[in-house]
Amino acid sequence: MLTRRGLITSGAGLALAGSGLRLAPSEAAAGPLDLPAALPEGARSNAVLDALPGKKPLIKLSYRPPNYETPLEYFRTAITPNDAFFVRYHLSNIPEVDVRTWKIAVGGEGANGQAEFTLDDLKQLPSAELAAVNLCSGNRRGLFQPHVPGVEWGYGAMGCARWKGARLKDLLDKVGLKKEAIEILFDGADSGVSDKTPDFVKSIPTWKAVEDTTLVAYEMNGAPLPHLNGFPARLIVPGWTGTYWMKHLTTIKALTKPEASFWMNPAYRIPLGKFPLVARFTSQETAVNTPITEIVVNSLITDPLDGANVRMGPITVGGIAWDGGYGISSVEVSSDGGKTWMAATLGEDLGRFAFRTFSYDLLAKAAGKQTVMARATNKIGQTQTSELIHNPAGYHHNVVHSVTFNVA
Ligand SMILES: Nc1nc2c(c(=O)[nH]1)N[C@H]1C(S)=C(S)[C@@H](COP(=O)(O)O)O[C@H]1N2
Ligand SMILES: [Mo]
Repeated sequence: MLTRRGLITSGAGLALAGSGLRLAPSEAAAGPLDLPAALPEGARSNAVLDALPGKKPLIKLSYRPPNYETPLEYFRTAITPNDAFFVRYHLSNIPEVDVRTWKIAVGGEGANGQAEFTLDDLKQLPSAELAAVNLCSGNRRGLFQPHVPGVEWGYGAMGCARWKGARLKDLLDKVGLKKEAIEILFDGADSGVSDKTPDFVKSIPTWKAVEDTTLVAYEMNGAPLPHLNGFPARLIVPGWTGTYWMKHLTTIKALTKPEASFWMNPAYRIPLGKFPLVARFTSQETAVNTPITEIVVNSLITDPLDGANVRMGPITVGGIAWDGGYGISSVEVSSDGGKTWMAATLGEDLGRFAFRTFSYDLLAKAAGKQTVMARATNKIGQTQTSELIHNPAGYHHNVVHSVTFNVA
């Protein structure tokens, strides 16, 4: 059970923007909330649902800073609605942005010049639109055994939307990059309530920044970005985990040296060699670890939900699969504990960075408990793990998902 102790209940009139409220412990520690060490399967149905401004009720992990995950029901379609899209912040001071004065400053020692872009300027650049999964590195952290500290996410710190915006490379082209520019750095309008909290800034390698699919997005599913998802513009780094998807983007800097601040190191690191990843961030690698990069291949069963009651007879097992942008090649379903696997039918392909729905028809023949599992494989032959890959921050949980429902 989740407890409300230590959590602030949001009253209707309580705004998130620019408050003087101070958090007692350092926000940077992003310490565990008042949650049990191990979240049993299904525990999320007991979670606290709470509606932030502009959002449907979501599962509240913390209010200040706001960390809210999407209930599983919204993952029955490949596109996650804006008002049900998860919200993740490291810092509590989230200003309302005034588009009349807001702009993105582009420069840095790795650039030949400087430029500023208003929202109108961004919209003047050629636009690109793509569907992509925004997935928090620590999604499913709450399922790690043994427990690891951090926001104890269940399954819903992710979502897939159609993002429209300008290509980052078009902004960078306006200033010109020097050949020494090895990383591009991003900052947003939010900040900590105390000077001691390191500002949330992130960098990506230049090769990733100049890819055609890396966007500065001002639209999400055909509408302006919701405030809590980065209004007026945010970075979209398709295939890479959400940590790089800077919201309320205000600053872009070309760097000639690797960024060394807190949120690049020690935060958001994975042990070297433990995960089968292709995308490397070599300027940041140490002998033992590397920044998290691309999303690992994964899937989620959304139908039936764990603990659901279903009628004996034909049932359809449904869900979604995704990866870091190679594309899903197959999803298999097992109803005998993983001894045999049957190919599921894949739904519409919304592009290699998007959720891909799948379905599999099954005959529930006997009353009682029935367990099904799903396993996705991508186009470069990577598949989900059956054993948890332990790592200190609880990232990249892609253990084969299993749900147990009651047949009556
Ligand atoms: N400005 C800003 N951008 C941010 C963050 C943040 O704390 N501040 N968190 C990042 C992380 S870790 C994630 S997972 C995504 C979450 O995006 P969402 O809140 O739109 O779901 O935003 C990223 N961008
Ligand atoms: Mo995240």
